[in-house]
Amino acid sequence: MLLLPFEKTTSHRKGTRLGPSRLIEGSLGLELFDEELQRQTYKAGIHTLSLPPSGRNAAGYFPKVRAEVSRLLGKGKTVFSVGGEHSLSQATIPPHLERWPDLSILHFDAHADLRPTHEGSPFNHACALYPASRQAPVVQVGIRSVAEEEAHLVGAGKVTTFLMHEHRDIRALTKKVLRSLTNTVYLSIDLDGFDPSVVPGVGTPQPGGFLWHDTLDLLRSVVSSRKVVGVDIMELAPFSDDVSSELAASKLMYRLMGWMLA
Ligand SMILES: [Mn+2]
Repeated sequence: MLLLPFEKTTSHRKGTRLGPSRLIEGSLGLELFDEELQRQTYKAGIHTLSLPPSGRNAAGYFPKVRAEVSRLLGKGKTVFSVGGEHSLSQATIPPHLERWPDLSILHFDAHADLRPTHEGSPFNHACALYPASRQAPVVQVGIRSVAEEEAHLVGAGKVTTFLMHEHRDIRALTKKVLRSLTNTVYLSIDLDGFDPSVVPGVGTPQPGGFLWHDTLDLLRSVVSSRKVVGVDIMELAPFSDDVSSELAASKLMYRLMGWMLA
């Protein structure tokens, strides 16, 4: 796990810089035994590495993140990146693309995140998937917030978008998602893809998101039928008095690890 406590452009609730440390704290509330997989996933070895930013300058920090991800992939590691704001995916995806040219990206999010720039910066969290979408197939699920200026990019070119209000049957959605992905997949998970009743602690919540078991059913199908080579979990903005968000985030990560090992 590569902890990336970087936050600069979070829109509504601040606090994504606290996401990585709180996800680790939340994991203390998990059983080490995974009740679905009937195994103790941690025995495979989970290493935790933190790469704190020296400031709030994305142009300075992102190359360091990118280099670190490259180094870890070069050592044969599977990297789970934990943010921090979602713009960090602009640094964590490219090393995977270099290594796996047939990579496609499953993008789980409430927001399309396809703006080329926002508020004067290409590193804004609203631009998280724009660079990747110019290079590789991006398959979007959970989307229920699209800006007028990015609407022409949604579902165009290499981007396949399943708008949440049109795809509420998870079995049917799963089939379509699998048809859209290549064999090698990177998962970019913005926790606001979940319904706020599941993960309330995010920077920019939107109503009407994925419920817990629907999400697991979709992701289980992807992990079991594709080679998932990298994961990021972004935008955890924890509350001071409610641990449900970090518990859900850490449980999702642990479950993904278990599936990927199975
Ligand atoms: Mn989002």
